[in-house]
Amino acid sequence: MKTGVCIAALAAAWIAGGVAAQDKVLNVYNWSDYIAEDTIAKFEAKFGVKVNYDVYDSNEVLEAKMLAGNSGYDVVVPTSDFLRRQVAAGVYMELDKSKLPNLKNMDPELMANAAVYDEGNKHAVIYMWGTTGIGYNVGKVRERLGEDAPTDSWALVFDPEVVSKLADCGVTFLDAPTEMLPAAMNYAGLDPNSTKREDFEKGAEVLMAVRPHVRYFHSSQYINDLANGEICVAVGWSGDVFQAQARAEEAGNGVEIAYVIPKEGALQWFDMMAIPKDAPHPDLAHEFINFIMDPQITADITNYVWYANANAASMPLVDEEVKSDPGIFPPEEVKKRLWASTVYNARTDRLVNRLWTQVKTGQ
Ligand code: N2P
Repeated sequence: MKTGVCIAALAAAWIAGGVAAQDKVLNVYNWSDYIAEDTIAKFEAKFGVKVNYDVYDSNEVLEAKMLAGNSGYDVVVPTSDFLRRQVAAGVYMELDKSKLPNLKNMDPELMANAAVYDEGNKHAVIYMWGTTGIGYNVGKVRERLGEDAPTDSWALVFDPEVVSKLADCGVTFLDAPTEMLPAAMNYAGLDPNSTKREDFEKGAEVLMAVRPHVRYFHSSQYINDLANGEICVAVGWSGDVFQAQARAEEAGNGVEIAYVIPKEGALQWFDMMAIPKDAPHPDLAHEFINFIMDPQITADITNYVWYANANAASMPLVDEEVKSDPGIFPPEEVKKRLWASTVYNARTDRLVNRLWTQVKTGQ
């Protein structure tokens, strides 16, 4: 009898839900500290589904999972240069644009930027974008270096003379080899987009020279550490540094955090929503991507994480203090100094990883 009821109930649910019955769960894998507090709850309520939301803080970690396959994820968010390599490896499905009506909200110029890495924007949509610069504790840096502290330059983290004076208050680097090495190359006066072996080696030399003064290499821990004064300088991602600033303000602990795009230039990156070919719930994955492209939803995310988005229709809904912050939406003269990421082939990738291991281990 019990079994009978159960089967009847299941059948009713199946008929009521139709195909959607298989789509009651969505598995999302996104960067940490990268979404508004209520975004997932709103999606769950709207679609009557449960979202499993996991986070990472490294493209390399995501890439390993994507290349291994069967990750179980429906939506993932690689940075555009990584996306390109993964598309070439056949990792992602082509998006069904008929299921993404909110694509009309996207800024055509920024989508064209992203298309350099994904022809015709076939496999991915921009989630957020930002820059890789420097976050610092204004008071502590001034205390150690005086008014002349080179806070507008990569010298703050790459000049051994300078960094050695900051070591006691804590200097940290991102664990992101494809971002740290080009930044060091740029500081050394080389092309950050170079793929020449000797240029990478020079970049690694710059990093090795300051390495003794670096407290750790990590790509998310620095948010809290900056906010509570545990560290005083971090090479970091724009929005993450602004989140540290906001956390310090909330805590009322007197810590003042600033973000700078160094005068020598910085990386401008795009993080892209894509659906793995073996995603268990591709229909719901499309619904999710479309939902994120809703102007209000995207504006809520930008207003919360302080990362720029590429959704033109959301801009009127973005807070004035976010929209007008040159560290978040850089003005034209700053944009000229930004570089885009380079897609490395397997050989360059091996070189970068080998050098990075040397830098991290100091050998
Ligand atoms: C969010 C980090 C996203 C930037 N914490 C990395 N592309």
